[in-house]
Amino acid sequence: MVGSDSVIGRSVPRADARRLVAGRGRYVDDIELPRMVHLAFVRSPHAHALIDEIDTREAVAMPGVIRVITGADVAEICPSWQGTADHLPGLRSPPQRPLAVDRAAWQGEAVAAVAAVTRAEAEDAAEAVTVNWTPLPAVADLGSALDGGTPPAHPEFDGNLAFEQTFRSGDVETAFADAATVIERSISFGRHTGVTLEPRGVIADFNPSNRSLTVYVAHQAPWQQQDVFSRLFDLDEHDVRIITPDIGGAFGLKLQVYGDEVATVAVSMLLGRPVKFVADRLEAFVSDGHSREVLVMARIGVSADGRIRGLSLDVLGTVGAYSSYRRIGIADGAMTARYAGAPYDIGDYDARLRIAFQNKPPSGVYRGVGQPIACAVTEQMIDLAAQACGLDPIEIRRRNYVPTDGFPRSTPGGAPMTPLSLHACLDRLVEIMDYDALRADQARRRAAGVRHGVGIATFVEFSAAGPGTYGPAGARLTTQDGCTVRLEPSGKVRCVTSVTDQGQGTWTGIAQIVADRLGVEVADVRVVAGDTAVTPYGGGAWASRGLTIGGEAAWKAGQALRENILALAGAILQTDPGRLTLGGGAVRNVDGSENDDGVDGQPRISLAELGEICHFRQDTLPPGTQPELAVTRHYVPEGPPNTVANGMVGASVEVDIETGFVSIDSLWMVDDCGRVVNPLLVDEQLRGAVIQGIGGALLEHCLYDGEGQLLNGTLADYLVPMAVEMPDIFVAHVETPVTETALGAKGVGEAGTVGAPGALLLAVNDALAPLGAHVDCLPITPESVLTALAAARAGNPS
Ligand code: SMO
Repeated sequence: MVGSDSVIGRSVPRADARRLVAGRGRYVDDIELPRMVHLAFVRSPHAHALIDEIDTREAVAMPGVIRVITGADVAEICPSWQGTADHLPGLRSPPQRPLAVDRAAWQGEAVAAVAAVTRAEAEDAAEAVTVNWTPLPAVADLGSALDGGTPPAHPEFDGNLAFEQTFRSGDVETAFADAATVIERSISFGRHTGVTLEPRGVIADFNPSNRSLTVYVAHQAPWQQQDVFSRLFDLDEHDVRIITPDIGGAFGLKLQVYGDEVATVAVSMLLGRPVKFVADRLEAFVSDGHSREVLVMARIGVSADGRIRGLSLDVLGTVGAYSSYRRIGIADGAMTARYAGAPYDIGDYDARLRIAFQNKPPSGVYRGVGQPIACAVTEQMIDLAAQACGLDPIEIRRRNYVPTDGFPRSTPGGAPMTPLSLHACLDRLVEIMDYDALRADQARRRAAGVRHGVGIATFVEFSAAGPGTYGPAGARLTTQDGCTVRLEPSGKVRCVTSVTDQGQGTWTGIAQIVADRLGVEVADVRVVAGDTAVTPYGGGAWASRGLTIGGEAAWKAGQALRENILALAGAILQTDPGRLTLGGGAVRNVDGSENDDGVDGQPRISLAELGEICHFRQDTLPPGTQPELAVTRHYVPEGPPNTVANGMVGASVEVDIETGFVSIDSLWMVDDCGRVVNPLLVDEQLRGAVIQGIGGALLEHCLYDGEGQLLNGTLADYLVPMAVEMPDIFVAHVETPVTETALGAKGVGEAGTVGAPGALLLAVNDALAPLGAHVDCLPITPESVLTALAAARAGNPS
């Protein structure tokens, strides 16, 4: 158990913050290797086109050029991979190649590469590669992608359906027949992307003398990449080493297998030299994983007294051109169908899920993955139901939440849920928003002509995927994490974790857990990670697993080393180890036990002295004593297949009905992520995620024309939240530790991104309600607000 004076629960700044703000980070692009060459890609300017011919003659003659590589060259040493993840029967996706060979399927797909001495030379020569294209019809619009007349995004397929699934519990049509009101609403979610501060980057270093491969890569899951590269290139797994150095943001985007990164490995193998590729911002927009493009038609039935009788969804999502490899490209649509209605006691539910191909970049995963859509749709429908019965939004939620004793249970869409604290979080939100005062203030502001709106959203956050998450078919994605803890001769600690950290601060949390178990300062624990030659096997960073799974492994390793230290101290001190404990960097008497001096809690031997003895004066140890001062433990989630966190976001906004601009007054957030290991970093996670939620709700949108051309592939045109868009965000916690683990932590990294868009959608629609208008799309742009107002004036509020 976590003790009351533990360092677990304390706000400790990131251990590496000083180094990073001093500019001493070491990102992929900072790494220079001897004989390294630079790679630049030739990318398809067309969304869909046949590659008739690639003329490299001019490029190969240019200064600094070492080799020009086409898809055919790479295909000789690297097989294609199916976009279909092994764990999802029924998902179809054509074979993918590192570089397109005969046909490009999205604007930005790499078709050739130039290796040159400098990056500038590589880029210049890439421009001199001539590709003769035969453009093909492109599937751009999602809404019509499955229509009969739409040409296929892949000619070998009869249509654009990649995947289809139906979810059903109870009988929603009968429930609707019994409902007093059934309300329908269609809501569309725009395509956006991750916009990591550091773009994707990779250095592949193949050594032909022993067929070993070292890859430095900005990636969340080094062990996954070791598995992928060893299989694709037929290398012994233990000859492949993946190093993930400092990484500047990932958000799910750095979880996929990208063709251009595989091609970089292939070029290193062809040349026998280290090869570096770092995406620039322009190519990031057309080659990074995209997310969120989903269209939802929802219906909700409600009784006269405000009981939700049923919920029905028709979800149309997209994989883009291919299902992204190792993960699955259907995730935004699938998580929408699986998590809609999750907080509510809804027995009758159905959802039709269809996933279409488009000639657009493959859909990846991005912070929240579908849950922001599930949350926004559910909460919008709940608010509409409240209006239909004349209930306050707070009251209808109280009436319909799954009761506190109603867990464990599954979502209406069949996803397992662990206990939630819905009522407690709502009570806390009402308190911190000062909800009644806010509504009174709203009445005054409205009377003065201000279009003010309040929105509240309940969310659940799927986290820490465990075994079984991917079903019986399985996938080569481990759900464990591991940790090695080592006492150095100095009495300080090295901790080697499989968990990776792209800015979350997870490693600081891991250090706190180890410090707690060993009774040392957090600063006395140094965390090492991101190298498959060194760390225990594990999943890395995804689905908010870092502390829930990796933290538990650290706890177990710390606990095991603690027991070893106490046993050694017992041998050295000729004392029963049961009378000893650790604290303040020393072995101490357990309070209440008498030591030789009859004093409680006294230090008996410092860890530094114990470290000295066990490393250098083994001759003084009693016979048969083996100093085991390095311990490794792994943790695979036991019990529930995943952990579900929950919380609320509240929003107060003003809408300018002349310009359509939405300005956020304040945002409030209540989160229950179980045990809070580090309040500072947890609140940073919540706030950062809320900011990204604001981006998705109001700003971020990959705009494509009808030919599949991206119209806003620069940061001048693609808007992300800036300081001016960041409101005050008030954060509060409800803390319900998980009971199955020693640590009791749930995931927290995605909560704000899941909850904020829904709260903002509801707040804007609350502001527009007196005008009879509503918006039904994210991002809520000024244009969409003005369009909604015009429709309302024309008597057609949709
Ligand atoms: S979007 Mo995440 O890194 O599972």
